[in-house]
Amino acid sequence: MKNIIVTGGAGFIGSNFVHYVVNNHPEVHVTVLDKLTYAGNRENLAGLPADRVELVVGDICDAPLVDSLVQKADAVVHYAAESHNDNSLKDPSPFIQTNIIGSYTLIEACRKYNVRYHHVSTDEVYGDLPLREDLPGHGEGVGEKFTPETRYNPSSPYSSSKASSDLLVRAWVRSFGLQATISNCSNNYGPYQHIEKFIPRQITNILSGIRPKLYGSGQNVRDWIHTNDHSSAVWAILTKGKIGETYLIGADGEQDNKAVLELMLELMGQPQDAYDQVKDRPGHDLRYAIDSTKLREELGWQPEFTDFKSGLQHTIDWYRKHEDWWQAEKAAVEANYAKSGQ
Ligand code: NAD
Ligand code: TDX
Repeated sequence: MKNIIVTGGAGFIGSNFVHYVVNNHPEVHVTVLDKLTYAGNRENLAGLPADRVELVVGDICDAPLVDSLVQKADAVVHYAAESHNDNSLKDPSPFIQTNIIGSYTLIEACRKYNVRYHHVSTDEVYGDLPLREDLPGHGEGVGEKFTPETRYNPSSPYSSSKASSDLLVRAWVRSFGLQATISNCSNNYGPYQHIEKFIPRQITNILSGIRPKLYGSGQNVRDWIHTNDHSSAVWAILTKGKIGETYLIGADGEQDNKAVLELMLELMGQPQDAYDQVKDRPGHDLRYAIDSTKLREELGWQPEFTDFKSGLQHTIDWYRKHEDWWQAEKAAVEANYAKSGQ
């Protein structure tokens, strides 16, 4: 696999994957296809060698452009998406366009030129789980975590658009023999994450003298994974995964939002109660949790960054050192949240 296309490679997880490939696989050339929406940033690729990484600014819905790139590639790794649940509740239209039509455009091109395709998706396609304390026997048993067999049951415009694209990929594998794999990962954290998202929003709030904002009671659980571990898992699936299979990616990182916020406050030297509880997200998923046994046992993958506290500390340090990266956007992001009481 010498020439790969990474869609959305100027966004948070896509750019971390590009860095991962450049650092670990010297034989691979990466073409990033990215529209540079509000969430994409050239700076995320700064410093990478020009002979290894090329940025093509364009839309995954642009079929002639996608065709011209895909016919020269060995594989497509598809990260590009509208990715924020809160935005999808305000205006679903770009989610339908990019996440569904864009994915369709890519798989059609991969089918035409018989190019290997990896589809990056989310655990949110499965909907949510009850809190552990509400499960019989407090949650150690069947149905306690998402598995590849869990029924699709998405809650938001974002997650339903991702679910739609997953189903297109499954159908293209079965009907057309598309050489594809799918991965569904839990919540990522790490450098280059847009400041609209929970962890970077609160870090940059504290750095800006703004009180952090917790939705509702903060009992909602997310299963945190460091974005580098997501990258190593996607690489393992791309190179060793079985065509047509779905792999769930997670690192056993369940935490409720209140606990994550209190840890950030502690690491940043703030009192534990120095935050505001704000209006809850409509349809807010309660709990996500991934069973990644299949990925670990079949492909021998393991997460490296399993100490959440130190991963969070590194992430805080990154935002502290890279104020130039986020400062210009901060006021507008907060003004937008304020409009919906969040
Ligand atoms: P992000 O919003 O940070 O980045 C998305 C990137 O896609 C941006 O660079 C943007 O410019 C680009 N893009 C958007 N629309 C485009 C279009 N029409 N054509 C070309 N490029 C376009 O998102 P992220 O958090 O890095 O998520 C990346 C992928 O990983 C998404 O598919 C998302 O569903 C999935 N995912 C994310 C998480 C998470 O925790 N953030 C977890 C599991 C899966
Ligand atoms: O200010 C906030 N306060 C708050 O309490 C924000 C922005 C969020 N939250 C809560 C909502 C969620 O329970 O924190 C949790 C995490 O929120 P987000 O960062 O918006 O992530 P989430 O909705 O869980 O979705 C993320 O993980 C799965 C990514 O954004 C998706 O792209 C991915 O598919």
